[in-house]
Amino acid sequence: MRQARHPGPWRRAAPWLAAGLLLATLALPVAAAITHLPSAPSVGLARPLSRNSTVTVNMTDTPRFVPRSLVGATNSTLTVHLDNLGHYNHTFTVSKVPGVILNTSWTPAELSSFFAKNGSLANVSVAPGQQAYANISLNASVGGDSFEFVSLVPFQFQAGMFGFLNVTFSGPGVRLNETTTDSLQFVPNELAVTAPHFPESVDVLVTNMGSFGHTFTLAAQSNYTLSPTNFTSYFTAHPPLVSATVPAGAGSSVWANFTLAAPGVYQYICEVPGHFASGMDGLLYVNVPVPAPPAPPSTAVVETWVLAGSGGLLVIGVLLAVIASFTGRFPRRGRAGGHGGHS
Ligand SMILES: [Cu+2]
Repeated sequence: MRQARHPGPWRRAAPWLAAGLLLATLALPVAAAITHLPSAPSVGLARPLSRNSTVTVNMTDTPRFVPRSLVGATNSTLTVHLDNLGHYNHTFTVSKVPGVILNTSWTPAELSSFFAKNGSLANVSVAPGQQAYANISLNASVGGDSFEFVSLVPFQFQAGMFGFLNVTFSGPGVRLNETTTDSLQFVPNELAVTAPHFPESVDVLVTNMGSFGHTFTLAAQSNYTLSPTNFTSYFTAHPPLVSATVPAGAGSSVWANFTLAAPGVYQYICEVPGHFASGMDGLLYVNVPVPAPPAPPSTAVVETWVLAGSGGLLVIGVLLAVIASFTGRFPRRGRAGGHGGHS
């Protein structure tokens, strides 16, 4: 009915509607760019380890312990909450022998006789769907040690059901986390220590995220840059502060414990042939600010005033489109319509 009486306004409104939509369309990509401005990349620095005294370990039929790397502190009791998620029995049996990595090619009988001979820090059997607790007392003498734990149910250890309990010193000092990967990287490859005094003892828990074996080898001399071709002869002349062998096998961990005498930047590398050359090195910053990462190439291709102007265009365009659609014409002219006009 309205269209029959006033066919004109909609036709007159069309160009204004189109112009408004066009303006809004032009402004949209700019508005979108605002939401894609780059954010500062994270440096990925290692954080000091926490010292939780309770941890939950799931037992699965894969068979696996999840997680398979545990941390406890000396002069404390670590409570391990065991949750058997599977349909088989599993045991949580912790070796009493520090630093010994059990051989997965052993038979179940050989594994059992190892524990019969050497004893265990904990030995708890958990039925399918059940939960249990293991309390492990860690005295001062086991600081820096690593103890393997296994399931003694035949062939579960051999199939991968093992893990490591790593004991930190609860005394003063700094504890850091580091991991190694099969892509021949230290993750992170920047560690930072703020020492209140020197000498300062530092413990780096190095966990293997991949399957290859590695080393965590730290130069004793600060502000010296190693090269893949000279490091062997360099370390012969200047023994490293620490050279910890990271066992092959995902989830295995080792402590790299050392004492720092002075601030500076210390380089660490993996000594396995070819790994350093492939980029397996990192830097330890001791009481030295970690340099900011190189700024990524800017993706902000528009200036602030362009953003503001585009925002204004967007508002004007949308308003034009809305008003033109609503009134059916824009701007008002005396010869059209008539209602509300004063002529
Ligand atoms: Cu390596």
